[in-house]
Amino acid sequence: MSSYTLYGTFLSMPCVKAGLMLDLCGLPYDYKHVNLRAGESKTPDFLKLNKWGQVPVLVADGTPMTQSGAILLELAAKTGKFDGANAEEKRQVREWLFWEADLFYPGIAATRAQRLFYNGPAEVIAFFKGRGERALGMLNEALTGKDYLVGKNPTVADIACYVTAAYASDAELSLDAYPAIQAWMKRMAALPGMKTPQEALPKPAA
Ligand SMILES: N[C@@H](CCC(=O)N[C@@H](CS)C(=O)NCC(=O)O)C(=O)O
Repeated sequence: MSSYTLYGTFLSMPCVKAGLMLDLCGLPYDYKHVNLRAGESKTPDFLKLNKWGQVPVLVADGTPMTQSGAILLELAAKTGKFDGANAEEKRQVREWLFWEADLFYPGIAATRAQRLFYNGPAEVIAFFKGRGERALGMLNEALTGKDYLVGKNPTVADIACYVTAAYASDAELSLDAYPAIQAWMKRMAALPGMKTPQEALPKPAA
């Protein structure tokens, strides 16, 4: 049985993606909170785990893995779960995963961070929010008439996008105008092992 340790923070959407993927795959893991504000992701020891000084890091049997999308794909490969059913589906899953990292995640996560953590300038917030809105429209269109993004079953593409969509309200974006996203989020929430993204990772004692 492999051993997994996830380094992360409950505030981080990429960390939530890694934690939920472990849960959905039924893989138990140890969890270590990393206090970013205290500089814990920039210590020499942490930089040995991730040269970029970021969370999440998933240490699997002693091997540190970084980048949530890469972690999701690695766990999919190890478990045989949540990837496309054939070569064409796998290709589409990767397209969606990179789309999420390129347009959807920054659109929601950067808007959220600028609003909630950095008191960012209105023009910066408007720029990222516009990208988030564009991405929501694309996601809604893709999910119209379909249960999941690729094929008939949920994949890592759905998991990454689900976590990002779950934080839309933090970016002051409503899902009211996106019925296909709302229906899909209900399906995702009902998957065995799924948790509410905001409650997926332990919070440190105050
Ligand atoms: N593309 C990376 C993004 C990771 C990331 O941005 N992590 C943030 C927390 S959400 C972080 O560690 N920030 C601290 C820093 O960059 O110094 C992923 O998906 O894992």
